[in-house]
Amino acid sequence: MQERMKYDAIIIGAGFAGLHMLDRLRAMGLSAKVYEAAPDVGGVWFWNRYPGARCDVQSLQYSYSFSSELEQQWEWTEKYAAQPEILRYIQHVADRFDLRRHIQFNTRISAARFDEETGLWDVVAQSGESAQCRYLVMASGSLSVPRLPDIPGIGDFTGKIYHTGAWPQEGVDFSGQRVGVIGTGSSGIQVIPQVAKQASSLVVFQRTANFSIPAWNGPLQPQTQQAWKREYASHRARAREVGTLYEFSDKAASQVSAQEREAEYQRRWDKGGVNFVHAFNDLMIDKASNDTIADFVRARIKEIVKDPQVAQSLCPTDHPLGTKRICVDTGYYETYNRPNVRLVDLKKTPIEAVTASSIVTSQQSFELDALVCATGYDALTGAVLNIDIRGRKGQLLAQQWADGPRTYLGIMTHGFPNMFIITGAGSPSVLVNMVVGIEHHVEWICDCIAYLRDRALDTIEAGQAAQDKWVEHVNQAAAKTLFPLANSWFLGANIPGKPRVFMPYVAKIGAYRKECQDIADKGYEGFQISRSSSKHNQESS
Ligand code: NA7
Repeated sequence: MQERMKYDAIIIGAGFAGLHMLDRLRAMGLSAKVYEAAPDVGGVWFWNRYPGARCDVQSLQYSYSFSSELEQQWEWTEKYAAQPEILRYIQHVADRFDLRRHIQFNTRISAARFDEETGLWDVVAQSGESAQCRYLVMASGSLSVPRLPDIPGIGDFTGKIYHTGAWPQEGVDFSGQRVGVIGTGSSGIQVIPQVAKQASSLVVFQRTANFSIPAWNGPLQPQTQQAWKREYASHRARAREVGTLYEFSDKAASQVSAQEREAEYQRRWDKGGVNFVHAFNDLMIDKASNDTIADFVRARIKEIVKDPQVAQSLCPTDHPLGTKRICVDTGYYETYNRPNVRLVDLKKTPIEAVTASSIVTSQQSFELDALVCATGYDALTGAVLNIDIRGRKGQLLAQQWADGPRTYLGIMTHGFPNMFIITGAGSPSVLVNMVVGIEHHVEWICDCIAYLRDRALDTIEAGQAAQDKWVEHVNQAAAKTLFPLANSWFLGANIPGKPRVFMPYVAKIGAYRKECQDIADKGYEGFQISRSSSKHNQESS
C-alpha cells in the first residue's frame, strides 16, 4: 500500500490566500502542500470569468505587499483591473516564487479529521487520496461557493444556465441570443452592461435594487503608477491600518449643511468608486445621515434612466446605502436606456416558475435562450462547511456552527486544534481590501506556528471562554452600525435556513490587527496550547 504523505501544513485553496501562505510557510522551512479544486491558481479570480468581472479596489492596492520587487515590477494597465489581468498577476506570482510544485490541482478536499492520538489532521480528497499534516489552513475563500436560485422548474430549462462565479473557461458568446439575468448584486451589475451589448435581447430579473457608484475606470497612466510606486512603502503601511486608502472624512453628515453634503457627494460621485461611501463619518451609524447619501444616489438614478417607472424600480429603498456591499459599475444604469434591455421588478411581479424555454412571472412569460445567474454565494462559511471537518472527539464543525460561525479572532475555532481559517467569519474579511486582510492573517498564523515550534509545543486552539467573548464582541460591533438593517449575505440572509448572524467583524483592520497582536504578545491569551508528548495542557489566561 502506498504510504500516506505527511506535511507540516496542508493548505486548502490556491487563491491569493493559499499562495501567500504557502510561500511564507516554505520560507520558514516547513513542508507544505496546497490542494486546489480548480485546474490552476487564482481562486475566485479563476472562476469569475464573466464579461465585465473586475475588482472594485484599485489595482495598485489590490495586490501583494510582501515583495517590493514584485510590486515595483508588475505593471497594471487599468485603474480597476479586469479578471484576466488579476488572474495573470496571480499566475505570475505562482511562477515567480516557484509555488506550483507544491500545489496539487484538480483536487477537491472533502474531509479533514483531527486525530487526538497523533495530534495530526487526516485530510481526504474526493478521489479518496489522503494525506496528514500538523497544521491545516483553510484558504478556501470567503465568496467561493456559488449559489443557484431554487426557483421551481429551473432544472427543466433547456437553454444554457451560467453562474457568474463558475463561468466557462472558454467564454460565452451571447450574440443573437435572448438572455435573462437573475441578480443585481456586484456581479449582476458588472455583467449586465456587457451582455446587453451582445445579446439580441436582455431581461433583467431584479429582486432587490442595489446602490451602484460609477467606477470611471480607465487606463492607468504611467505617471500615476510611477508616483504611487515611489510611495509604495508608506501607502502599504497606511493600508495595514485602514484596508484601502480612501478619503476618510472626519465630519458627520448630520453636522454640515445640505449644500455641503450635496457638494461632497457630487465631488465623490465624479471621482467614482467605493470612496463615495466615506464622504462622512456617520453614514454607517446614523440612519438620517445615510438617508441623505441614499437620496443623492436615487436622484442620480432618476437622472440617468429615461423611463421613470424603470428608474423607480432601480432605486433601492429597503436598505441603507452601504449595508449591502456597495456596487461599482461601468454604465450600469445607462444600460436600461437601451432598446434591447428590459427590467422586470420581481417585487411587483415575482417569478412563478421556469419552464423548458422561459421564465414565467405573475404577469408574463419571457422566452429565453440562456440564463445568467448572478445570484451570489454561500458567503464566509460555505467553503469551510462544505468539507466534512471533524475536530476533537469527532465533533463535526457544521454541528458546532449550526447556530452560526463561532471563532476566536476569526482565525481559529474551539475543538479544532491547529486549524487556521484565513479571513474567516469573525474577522474583518470581506469588509476590507481582501489582500490586506489575507496578508495580515498569513503573518499572524506564521508567527503563531513559529511560537509553537520554538517552544516545542504541538497544538493550539481557541479557548471556549475567549471564543464566546469574541463572538459577543463581534455581534456588539455590528449592532452599533446600520449593517444589520439589510438582508445581506453578510448576515447569511441570502441562503434559506442559514442562521442570521452578522459574520464579518466591523472594525478598521488596524484596530483588529492590534487586538490580534496584543493577544499574541500575551502568549496567545485565550488560546489553549498543548504539548501532546508530555500530555501537558496549559490554557493561557
Ligand atoms: P450578491 O451580492 O449576493 O447578489 C446576488 C443577487 O442575486 C442579489 O441581487 C439577489 O437578490 C439575487 N438573487 C439571489 N437569489 C435570487 C432568486 N432566487 N431570485 C431572484 N434574485 C435572486 O452576489 P454577487 O455575486 O453579486 O456579489 C457577491 C460579492 O462578490 C460582492 O459583494 C463582491 O464582494 C464580490 P436579493 O438581494 O437577495 O434580493
